[in-house]
Amino acid sequence: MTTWIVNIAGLVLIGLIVGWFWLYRPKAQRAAGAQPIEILVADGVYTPSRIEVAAGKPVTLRFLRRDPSPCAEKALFDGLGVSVDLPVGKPRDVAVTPPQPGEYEFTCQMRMYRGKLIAR
Ligand SMILES: [Cu+2]
Repeated sequence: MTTWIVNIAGLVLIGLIVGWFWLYRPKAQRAAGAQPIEILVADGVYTPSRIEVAAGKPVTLRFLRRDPSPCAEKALFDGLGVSVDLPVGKPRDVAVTPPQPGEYEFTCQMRMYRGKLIAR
């Protein structure tokens, strides 16, 4: 019985690894007006993980964290000096303004969750 569970867990883990490294092809989502962009935090990925925004304009990202693991508890924005705690199961709005065109990565504190703001 235990062996069986370990085997199943192993297969699930392999599936996750394959999905994470080979199959995952993120699509960019474009920000529309003042509407917050909802980002789901679950299963090791931000969805969407690529977000197109306008440079120099504030944009609100609404994080919805489903993943209770401590890995997902923070969102850090490289180059924007923003770091927020994400509560489980409660939306958390984060306003950021990418100063100039370019790519701004946002990650969890261990850099396992990864997303990108693409400012144009
Ligand atoms: Cu993490």
